Amino acid sequence: VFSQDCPSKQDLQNSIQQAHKLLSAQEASYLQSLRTLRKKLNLLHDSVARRPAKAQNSTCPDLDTPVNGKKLGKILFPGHEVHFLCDEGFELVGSETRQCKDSLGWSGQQPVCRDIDECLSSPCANGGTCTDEVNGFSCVCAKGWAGPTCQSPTPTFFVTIANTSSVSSGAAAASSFPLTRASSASRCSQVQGTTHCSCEPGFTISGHDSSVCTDIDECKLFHDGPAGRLCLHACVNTAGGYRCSCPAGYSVTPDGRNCKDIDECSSSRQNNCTREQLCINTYGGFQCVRVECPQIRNATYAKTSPVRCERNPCPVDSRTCSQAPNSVSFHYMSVVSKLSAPRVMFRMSAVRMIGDTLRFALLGGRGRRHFTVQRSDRQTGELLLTSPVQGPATLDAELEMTELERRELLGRYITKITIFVSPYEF
Ligand SMILES: [Ca+2]
Ligand SMILES: [Ca+2]
Repeated sequence: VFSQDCPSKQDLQNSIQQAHKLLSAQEASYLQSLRTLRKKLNLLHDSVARRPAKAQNSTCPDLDTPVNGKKLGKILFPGHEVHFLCDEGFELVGSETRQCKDSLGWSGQQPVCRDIDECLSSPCANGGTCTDEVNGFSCVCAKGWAGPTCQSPTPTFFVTIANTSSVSSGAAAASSFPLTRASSASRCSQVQGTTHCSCEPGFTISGHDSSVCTDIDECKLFHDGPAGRLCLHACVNTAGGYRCSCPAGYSVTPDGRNCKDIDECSSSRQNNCTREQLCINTYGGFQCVRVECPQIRNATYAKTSPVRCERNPCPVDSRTCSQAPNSVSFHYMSVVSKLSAPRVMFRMSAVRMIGDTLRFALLGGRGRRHFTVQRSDRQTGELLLTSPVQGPATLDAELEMTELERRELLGRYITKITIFVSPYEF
């Protein structure tokens, strides 16, 4: 036993020799890396020494941005370019691109942005006088002529513009004038030497030419006006009128402005739910849901209504069964998007109290964070929506009511609440 534990002198000498060899190898490798590192440092030192003494002097001078224009490019080192652009209505005179030369000077000429003289093409007709303006021109017309380029004889016209009060009948107007053209000829008549022009309702004399009636875009004109929006959902401009449209799943109300949800569950032709499923009407659609009783070991349930399961009597001494919920109910709700909160969504109460204590708790479910449970009186618990929910969304919550007598469980009652949130606020 002793000879096995203690190595011989020869063995020890061999081991020490091995360690020496290992150390020498490590030493050689270490020196090699040090030499490489020194070489790298020397190279770095040389390259720094070769750099020009003052780096900031090796750029071209900064260039001015032209008035009414833009300068693109900020790097001022040799070889880099700077580009120039002029605002609309201005033209560039000078170099569009300048390059920083090795001599630290710029190529080309500093550009300026000059107002384009729109009058050069003599745009004013019939003896009108042209005045150049930024990004355009204006004409002062000779007597008897009008229009932006003095192209039309001066008219005197009465314009018929649909006023705000007639807007509510706009949908009717659209049907009585089934015009597909966005413009039509105006009706003009000569009265004592002057011309009177008028348009059909929903049209107006266009700015340039009194002989043409242009459709009024009511959707644009009354968008978010003081009287509220023209349409609850979408406005569609039509020639001579407008109409409101609703998303799929909604119908336009008789007033032509609002959207009403279609109840797909009211007739079997409008939904595809099977006989085992319940049809739940939602805002903008419907849902087919299947109510299934819980599967708990040693406990069996019977469906006592389409949305309620009740536990069958428990076998004697089965604790699993007596702890299982006495009833599980299902409650489905449909709400619109961004419903104001806090808001009570559901109330649960004990019809008659047998024990001395009632407890209410939120067990779980998708969207649990949107809810909290509070008690409104001794026998009632409330499911409270704590924050507005942006649809489309489906939220689940499981509300539990427990009844106790001297801390002994008398019964558990669960309600599974499902809330379908519309994609819209209607
Ligand atoms: Ca229109
Ligand atoms: Ca619906």
